[in-house]
Amino acid sequence: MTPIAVPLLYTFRRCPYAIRARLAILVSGVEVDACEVDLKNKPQEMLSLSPKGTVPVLQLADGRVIDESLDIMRWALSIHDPAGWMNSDAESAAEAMLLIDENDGSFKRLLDRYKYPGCGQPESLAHSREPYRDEAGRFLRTLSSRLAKHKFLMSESMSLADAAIVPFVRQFAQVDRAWFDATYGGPLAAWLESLVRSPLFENVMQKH
Ligand SMILES: N[C@@H](CCC(=O)N[C@@H](CS)C(=O)NCC(=O)O)C(=O)O
Repeated sequence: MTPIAVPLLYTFRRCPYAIRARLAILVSGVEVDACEVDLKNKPQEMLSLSPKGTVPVLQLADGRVIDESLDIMRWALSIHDPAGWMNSDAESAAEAMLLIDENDGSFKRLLDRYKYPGCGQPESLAHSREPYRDEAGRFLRTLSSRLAKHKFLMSESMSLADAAIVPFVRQFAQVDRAWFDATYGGPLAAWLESLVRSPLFENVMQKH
């Protein structure tokens, strides 16, 4: 393992997990170097740090390796959290985790099927993406009803949950933007638009 002075993030620009890790790192102000990975030809250094082969992977200067995006977010915010993304009581932190778990679990599975209809699905559903899109509506309606109460998912200010979930909702919306806007044109679309157009998000999506 090559020793490093500054933490090194193996990342992929469009990966929603990597995006949320980069959002937390950027908002924390913690200095990290980045290595853009070709997912079809992953660097050997990354695979020897984390053999499971997913991005993001963060190599720390002390030799530790963090290879789960949420753990990378928490690592950065535990060093510095100037925007108060982790500022919540135990109850809302648990509530945020339930939301993130649903995002990473059932919503992500439905998102993949909606985006890539036909992959690994029964023949009868092979060319139909709508059932997955519609089933994902349950989670999106949960988000919408939260956003009808306050500007962000947990409160009036942005927090870990918003950053962890928005890259996935963005992907969902991108499949058929006109349909998304027609269906979720209220608080959810407004939340998505404001986050995606924010300088923070635009910064982490820059091509290097
Ligand atoms: N649970 C992991 C999931 C990361 C993940 O699945 N990343 C995808 C890219 S979006 C990946 O690296 N897939 C492996 C591949 O495409 O070869 C995390 O939160 O970091």
